[in-house]
Amino acid sequence: SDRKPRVLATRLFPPAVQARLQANFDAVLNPDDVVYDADRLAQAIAGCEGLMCAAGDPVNAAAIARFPDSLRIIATFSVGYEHVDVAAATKRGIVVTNTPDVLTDATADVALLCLLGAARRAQEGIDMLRGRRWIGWAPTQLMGTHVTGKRLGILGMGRIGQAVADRARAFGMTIHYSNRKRLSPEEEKGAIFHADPEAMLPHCDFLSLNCPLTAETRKWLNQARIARLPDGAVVVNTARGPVVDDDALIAAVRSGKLASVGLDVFDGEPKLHPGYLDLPNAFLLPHMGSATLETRNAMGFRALDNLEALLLRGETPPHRVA
Ligand code: 8YV
Repeated sequence: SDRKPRVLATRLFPPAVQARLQANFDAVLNPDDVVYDADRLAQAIAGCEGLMCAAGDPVNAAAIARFPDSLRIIATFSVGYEHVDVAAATKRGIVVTNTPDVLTDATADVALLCLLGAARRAQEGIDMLRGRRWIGWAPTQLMGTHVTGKRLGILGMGRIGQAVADRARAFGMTIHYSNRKRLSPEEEKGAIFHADPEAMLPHCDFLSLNCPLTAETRKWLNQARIARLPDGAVVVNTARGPVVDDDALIAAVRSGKLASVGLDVFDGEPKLHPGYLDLPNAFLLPHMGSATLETRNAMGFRALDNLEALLLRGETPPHRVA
């Protein structure tokens, strides 16, 4: 038949993505582009065969229980999929896909932006300038933390962690990492492996979090682990906010234990712990890791590749989650 499969898109995507979505599917759009809660999601998804969603959408077990029997695929417009209960979906025969690879470079760039922004006190400089409080250069003004020659520890050495390492090497940093499994020597490129992530912490002048959010990594960076970092260390998070304990991280910056933090992600975003905003030296961004037109288009096309494979051609989607 000519009937196009119906797909619910929970967000408005870039124009080229939106055009392909609407050309190939009977697309149910989110009229006001407000993040769906569980009730609105359950209503909107009636009669759909596919769901195109984003990180932050509540695709949990309770929501999946209310999905119609027609639903065959959840294609998230993200590499992270902690917001999707994959076990609950699988039990209902629903395939879950994500968008790996295409956001690796953009996200690693923002990790370096956060690292450098935090190390070099960019926020204080911007605030001084825009607040019209810059009264002139001075030899000791806004002296930050030197990057060249320092050690960067990376927690989670997947695609993004490795891309962060590549960039940090170009800045003259020495790379340490911890990962569930050790990389091959070709992938390691001289990075020093720590089987125990806690054992890596004393070696981290800088610590970059690049792990997925799982039961194991939730609140991983707590007070006890921060205490193992060298004094004056800098913490960078472009992974997921809940990987850190906000109270502990804020207290550590306040006390001077940490020189600064560079954060692109927050527990409970778009709300964030107000303590962060009171830290003048914290470099904070509103979850912009993948926010380039090229990457957002590629993420959308990848999500559509998955939806089209299953719903238009009856094939296995190319990017099923593990
Ligand atoms: C997304 C992300 O922009 O891919 C991820 O896991 O966090 C970002 O790239 C965002 O979460 C929308 O899904």
